[in-house]
Amino acid sequence: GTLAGVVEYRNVTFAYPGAESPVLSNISFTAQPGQTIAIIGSTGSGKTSLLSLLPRLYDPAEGEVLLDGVPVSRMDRADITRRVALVPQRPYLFSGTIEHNLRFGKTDATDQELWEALQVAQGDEFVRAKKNGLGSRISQGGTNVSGGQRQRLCIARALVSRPRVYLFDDSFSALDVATDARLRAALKGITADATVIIVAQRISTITEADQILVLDNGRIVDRGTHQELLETSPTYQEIVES
Ligand code: DCP
Ligand code: MG
Repeated sequence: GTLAGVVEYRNVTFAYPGAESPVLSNISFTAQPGQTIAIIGSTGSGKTSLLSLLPRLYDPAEGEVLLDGVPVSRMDRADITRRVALVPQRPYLFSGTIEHNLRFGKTDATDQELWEALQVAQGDEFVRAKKNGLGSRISQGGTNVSGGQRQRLCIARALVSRPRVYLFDDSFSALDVATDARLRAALKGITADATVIIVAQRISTITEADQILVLDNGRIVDRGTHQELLETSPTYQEIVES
């Protein structure tokens, strides 16, 4: 049968509540299970806003966001959360143990599943090095772990929840290039039949994406593979050269 996790944005226009002009205009694209779609664009171009519409942090003014053919506006939030994991640009940890943080979306995960997720997220070593391992305490907001560690724990949390759709908002740019590459290689296996949407800063993070959407001022100005965009998109060329 068909794998669930088809994401479709259909002519989506969105303005923040109270704002006069839209931050996203006429966004249309489809992401299929097994695919990686990358979104790139300058700061303020609307990348985070675009991702936020799938888990319904906001609803668009016009157009529709669909998950497996059903408008998310007609779905239960809990149902969406079960199927879509968003790793936010500013990853958030709760006060409690590392284990609690990792099990957040899937309380029945086994310890082995937690360690596997940590391994993929390149976070197993630092957790293992802690005296209390998975039982180590995280302070409110995760201030007692580094930014990079926080990011890895949030990636691991998403992996533990085994969603159909992964949304990574700039989740790899704080990692050094080698760790980023290792993480994405490990990620490939675990997300092989899932739908992956990645917002990225670094071109090397997304060269293998099935499709790259180039966002400029809330519009998709170009789309294609890395190679296609190198040949056709001045905006993409600018990003590559910057
Ligand atoms: N914006 C807003 N209210 C919010 C969030 C954003 O008015 N709660 C505005 C700020 C920007 C525009 O929306 O003008 C797009 O913001 P995004 O956060 O979507 O932009 P990016 O994610 O592309 O930027 P960055 O690369 O800095 O993360
Ligand atoms: Mg952003």
